[in-house]
Amino acid sequence: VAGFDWKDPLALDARLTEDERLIRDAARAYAQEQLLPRVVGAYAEGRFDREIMKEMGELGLLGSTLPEEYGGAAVSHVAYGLIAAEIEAVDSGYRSAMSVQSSLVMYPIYAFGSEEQKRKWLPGMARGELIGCFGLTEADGGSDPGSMRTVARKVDGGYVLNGAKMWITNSPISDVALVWAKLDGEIRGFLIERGTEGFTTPKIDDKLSLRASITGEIVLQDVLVADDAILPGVKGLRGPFSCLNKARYGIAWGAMGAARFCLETSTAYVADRVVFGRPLAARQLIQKKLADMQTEIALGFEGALALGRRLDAGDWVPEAISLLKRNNCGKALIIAREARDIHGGAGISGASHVMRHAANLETVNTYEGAADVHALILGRAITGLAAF
Ligand code: TGC
Ligand code: FAD
Repeated sequence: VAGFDWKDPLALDARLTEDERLIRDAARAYAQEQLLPRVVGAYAEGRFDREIMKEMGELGLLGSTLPEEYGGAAVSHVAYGLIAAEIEAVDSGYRSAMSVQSSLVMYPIYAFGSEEQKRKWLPGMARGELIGCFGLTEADGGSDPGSMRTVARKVDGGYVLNGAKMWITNSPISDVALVWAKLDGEIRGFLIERGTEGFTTPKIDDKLSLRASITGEIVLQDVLVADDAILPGVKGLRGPFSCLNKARYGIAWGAMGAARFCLETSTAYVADRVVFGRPLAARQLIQKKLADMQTEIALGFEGALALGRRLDAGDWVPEAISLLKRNNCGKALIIAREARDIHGGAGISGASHVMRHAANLETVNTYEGAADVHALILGRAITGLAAF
């Protein structure tokens, strides 16, 4: 019987398939060798390097669950989660870029798009040559997307869109924006190409979180698109929520990747850090903190794996995704703050990475449904009463 592996206390690795292990190892090697060396500079400068999308595309990390005929790699949802965890172990912003492209733009084009839309966009997006963004949130109350004010109007040969979206990952560098707008009072998805008149994507500066990810607005002023810009296969909030289900699931894994990094780097730090004549690692208070972190991480990954297996079996409900998105983001945020504390003054430097993770996880805890909004989704399921 193998001994206790403190990094994998519930032996999750043993329950992955050979393919899933290989995919995870490839994502880990890429993240550690290619992303980690540049993240400190990118974060300080508030920069996202577009070539990262191409690198991820070459490795098959974009739209990875989609079929091969559209450029995907047809991997399991569990494999997608493992990828998210490895990328987010370096930076939540890099995982954001991957999840928006995969779950929020490629997935809806695949699930709800016409054959022409799939052929036009998916292969280039899978290669990372084309970048997509997802425009749902507006400035007035992102938690309530049903109240959106962006509208589409039918005209001869197409649609005219007016409105504005706020806090949109990758909008300033996107080649195509999936914009959700009300057409005759009903929410529909529209694919808007860069260069379309009246479509602009101002960058949001001065972020103190997720700085290695680029965020912007989408402004639509009498934007005319052709009839073939509308996603034909979905109407209503079910459209954007179907994409969010996939992305929120990936975030449940991703946040635990960031937390795992914080535990492992804290463990290494306290082994060497001598205060009051002994390494911090030999102190009870420190050991308890590490044990708390390890426990939450093991349980968080365990939940994510269980959910991933259900997604792969096609047997799942959105409330289970809310439960894990909320729990894993909240726990990861606490763990990252604790890691910052354990590092003392060194914890505020870029080189230790932990404060960057903590700052990023503030966003991760808010986007894709704020923590309390997911609590209300669960509360509605428990009580039968909507308290939003
Ligand atoms: P509600 O009445 O609950 O539902 C309206 C319609 O939508 C359907 N639906 C879902 N369908 C599929 N999956 C889900 N998870 C669904 N949830 C709801 C529902 O069946 C219903 O359909 P129908 O046909 O009966 O009309 O809607 P509500 O307006 O009361 O919603 C409340 C609430 C809180 C659940 C919802 O608005 C919510 O989840 N708010 C959070 C908003 C959010 O998550 N925004 C995310 C923006 S994107 C983003 O953050 C990307 S960051 C990416 C990155 O950088 O990684
Ligand atoms: P609000 O909805 O104003 O919520 C503020 C607070 O009020 C929260 O604590 C919330 O929990 C609480 N609250 C809300 N409603 C209730 C209620 N009924 N009862 C009790 N408390 C409540 N959106 C996109 O569409 N696409 C993207 O690519 C994208 N990327 C993002 C990237 C970043 C860096 C950030 C910060 C956000 C991004 N978002 C994106 C937007 C994100 O989804 C929203 O910020 C989020 O949904 C919350 O909306 P809000 O900011 O308007 O906050």
